[in-house]
Amino acid sequence: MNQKDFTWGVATAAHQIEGAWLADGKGLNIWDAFSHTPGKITNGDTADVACDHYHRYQEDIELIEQLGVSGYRFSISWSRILPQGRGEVNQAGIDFYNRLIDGLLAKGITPFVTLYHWDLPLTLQLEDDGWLNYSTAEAFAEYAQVCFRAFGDRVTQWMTFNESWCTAVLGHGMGVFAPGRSSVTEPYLVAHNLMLAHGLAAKAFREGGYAGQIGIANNCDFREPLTDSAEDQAAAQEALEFFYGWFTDPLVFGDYPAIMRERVGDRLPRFTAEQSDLLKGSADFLGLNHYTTHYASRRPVDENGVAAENGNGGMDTDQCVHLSADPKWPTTSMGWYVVPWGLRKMLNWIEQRYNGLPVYVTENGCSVADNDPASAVGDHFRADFIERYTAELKQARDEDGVNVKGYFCWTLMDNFEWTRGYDMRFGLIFCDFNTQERIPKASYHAYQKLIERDLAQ
Ligand code: GBH
Repeated sequence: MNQKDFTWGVATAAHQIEGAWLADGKGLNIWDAFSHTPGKITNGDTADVACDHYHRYQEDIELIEQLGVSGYRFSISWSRILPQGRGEVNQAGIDFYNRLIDGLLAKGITPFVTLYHWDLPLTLQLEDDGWLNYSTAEAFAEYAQVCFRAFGDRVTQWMTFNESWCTAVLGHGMGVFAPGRSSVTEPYLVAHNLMLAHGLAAKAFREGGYAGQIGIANNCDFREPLTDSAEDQAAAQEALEFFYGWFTDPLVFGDYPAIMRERVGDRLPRFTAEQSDLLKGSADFLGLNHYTTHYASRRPVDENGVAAENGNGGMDTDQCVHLSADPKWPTTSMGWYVVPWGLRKMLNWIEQRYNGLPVYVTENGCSVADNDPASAVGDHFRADFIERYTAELKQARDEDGVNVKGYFCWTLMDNFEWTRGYDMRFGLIFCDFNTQERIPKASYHAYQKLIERDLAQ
């Protein structure tokens, strides 16, 4: 393939970098409320200021340009555009994203826009129960159309949702993410409304005649069978269907994976024939946010490896799958295993299941906990991580023939890492949260060179 068709990029999310939480008419969102609730976030951190990207976006565009990427994935803050979630539009919010988009395009960088990266307008949560209610899917479609109308003359690459698995499982199953609910039923309901919201937005995008593509960014940690046994192979396959398939099968095939219906029964909502038609074929491309890999087995692991039973979230019992890891695998400061070959296998799994639908790695990266800029900039661990994961991606692309169209490193600069606050740093650039100074790390330069090398091939 012509390598120039491949997008090397970098990713961020509005709530993690923008700050300016009360500026220029922005409404509150569920993460504003969650992070201001004592005990929810490490060190009581909030994203009130974060990287102050809302005011410093010009400097950040320069850093993106110098990195040498051709794509920048960022998200729009719903409550900056529609402070109450629906109805009144905040022109200052539109103006901000116009400045950002125009700034990127002036540098030849293609914007890849995520409409929803977890920051639901608080009003929709308090008055409508958020994603538990289908009316939020309708509100999302309204918001998406405001964005298509405002930016669709210049933005051609859209993603509706980031990691709906996290909204469902971490937000409504385990209660560790906003809105902090714990249930074995709600994740499936929430997922259902997120799928329908995607369908409504994709329909509006296509009927509106906008140029470009609309997709979704789903996350998945890879599951490798612990042994060659048929049982473990089935466990790994089912685990991937429960993870990536849950949020992707409906958009490609119009329904959830059969194994989910079998295991979850009536707690898994059903699509009407009309809804199924709405969803089927509603993604022009797939996104994959990928961070780690585990072994999967049918039976619990005792001596074979390290138990990692939490990785599947609250939905673990529905899957009847046990997770484990090789104790020799290195870990990041988040405790996530570094297993580069998992990305190649994951991409091949997607290629096969979804018949070669274009896929972008919309996130991949790692945390290195170090708050001292002098040492943090020497992040050879991260440089090595990116080198090894992208080498596997290139093998998937060039040797296995996977239709992978791009790679977005998570993330441009250290930022508000959700429940871990500012303690976990994922950035290619060090951010000093007191002075807002940005200092490129070794990984920034390594990624820059890696891109140059690939383009020269
Ligand atoms: C992404 O989520 C988010 O999109 C992004 O906003 C965030 O900043 C970034 O990653 C870093 O966290 O505990 O070993 O079982 C990451 C999704 C899902 C990846 C759960 C790791 C569990 C690993 N994560 N998965 S483990």
